[in-house]
Amino acid sequence: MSGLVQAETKEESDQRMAWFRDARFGMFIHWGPYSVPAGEWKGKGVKDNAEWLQSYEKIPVAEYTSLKDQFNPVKYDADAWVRLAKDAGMKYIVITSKHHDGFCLWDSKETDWDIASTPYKNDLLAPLAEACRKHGVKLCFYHSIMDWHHPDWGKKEPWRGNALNPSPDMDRYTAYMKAQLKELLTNYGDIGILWFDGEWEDAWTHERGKDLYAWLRQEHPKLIINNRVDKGRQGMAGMTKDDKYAGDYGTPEQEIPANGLPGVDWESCMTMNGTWGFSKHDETWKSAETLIRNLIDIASKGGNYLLNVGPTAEGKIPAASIERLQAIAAWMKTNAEAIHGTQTSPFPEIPAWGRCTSRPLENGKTRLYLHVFDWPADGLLVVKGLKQKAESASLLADPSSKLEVKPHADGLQIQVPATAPDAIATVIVLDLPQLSLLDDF
Ligand code: JFZ
Repeated sequence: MSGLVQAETKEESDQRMAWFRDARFGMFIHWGPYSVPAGEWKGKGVKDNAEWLQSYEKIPVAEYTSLKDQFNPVKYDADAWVRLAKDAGMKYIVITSKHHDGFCLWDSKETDWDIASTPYKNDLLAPLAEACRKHGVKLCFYHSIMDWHHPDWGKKEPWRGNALNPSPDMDRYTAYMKAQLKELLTNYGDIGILWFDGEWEDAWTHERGKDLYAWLRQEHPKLIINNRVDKGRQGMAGMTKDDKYAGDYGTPEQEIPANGLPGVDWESCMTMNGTWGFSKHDETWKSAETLIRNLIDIASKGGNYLLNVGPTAEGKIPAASIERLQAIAAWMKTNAEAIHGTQTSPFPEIPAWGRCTSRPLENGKTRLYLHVFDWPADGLLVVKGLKQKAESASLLADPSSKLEVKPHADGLQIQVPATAPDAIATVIVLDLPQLSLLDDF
C-alpha cells in the first residue's frame, strides 16, 4: 500500500472505518442515459446489465451520445429516495456519478457529456446531497475508471468511433478524472466513500491506482475508498490479493462469502433482479425474504450489503424495488438492533436454524441475536456450542417475553413459541454473562 496508508495507525484506521462497520446496509443507485433504452436496442432485448448496453451493442460514441436528448428525469424526487433508503435501514447511498459510458450526473466543468446537456439540465447530485444531509444518510459516489466516451481512455475499441483518439493519453485521462473527483469532493459536502470500478482494464495500472488512492487521502484523510481503485481485486469474489494493493475494503459482487472473513472489511453489492441499470425486460425479482436473509447472512459474517436500485429515465425507482424496500423497512422497524453496529457470529459453523450476530455489552457480557430462518417444529431451539448459563432470552419483537433457557447436551435450548412470530426471520435476544464455547464444538 501507499506510504500514506502505512502512516495511519490502527486506531486511526479503526476510527475512519467505524461508520462503515456499523452501517451494515447501503443503497446502490445505477442511473444514467442507459436507463433511456432500458435494456433494448433497435428492437432487440439485451441480456442482463442494461448499463453495459453501449459496449454489448457496440454503439459508436456519436450515436450513443444522442441518448442525452431523451434523458429527462422530471419525476426525480431525491428526498423520497433518501427516505426510502433510510426507512429500510440503509445508512449510506452510493450513486453512479459516472458509469462506464462516461456520462456525468452533475454539471462538470470538464465535459459536456453531462446532465447539463440534457433537457433536464439540473444537477442530479445536489438534491441528493441535500436530502442525505437532512436525513443523516452518508452520500457516496461510484465513479468508473473505465470511460468509453473519453478520447484519452487507454483502451482502443474501434466500435467507439470518431471520438477514439489514435494515441490515447492516460496521463491526460487521469488528470481529467482527478479534476472531476475534485468537483465531486468539494461541491457536495462530506463524501463517505469513493467506489471505483472498471479498474480491470490494462490501461489502468497498479501505479496509477496507488497514486490515485494516496492523492485522494492526502486531501480527504477520512475518505473510504473501495479496492477497485487498484489492481488487487480477485475476480467477482472481490477480496484484495495482498496488502501491496491500495483500497480499504473488498467488493464481492453478486455473491456472499461462504464464511466470515475475520479482520477484513468487505461489502457485497447485489441487484434485486438481474441488472444494475434499469431494464424494462428484467422481472427476475428476488423475494423480500431472500433480500432480508441476505442482509442477515452478510451481517453475521461481518460484511455490508450494498443493495441496488436502477431508476428509470423519468426518475422513478421501479415499483418492484420500492415494494421490496418497504418489506425490508417493516422487518427493520423491529429488528434493526440485530443488524446495525453488530459484530459477527461467534460460532465456528453456521447454525442449522439460521444466523447469529452479536454485540458486546458492559461488564464482559455478550448479547447474541439469533436470527431464526427455520423455526423448530417442537418449539425447542438448540443453540449448539454454548457452555454457560444465559442471563435471559426474549423475542426482539417483544422484550417482555421471557423464554425459558435450559442446558442441553450440545449447548443450550430455548423454549420458543409454537409458531414463528416472523416467517422471514424471528430474532431471539440471548444475553450471556460471558461468552464461552464448548471445546469440542
Ligand atoms: C461492475 C460494472 O461493470 C457493472 O456495470 C456494475 O456497476 C457493477 C457494480 O460493477 O461489474 C463488474 C465488474 C467486474 C467484472 C464483472 C462485472 N469482472 O471483472 O468480471
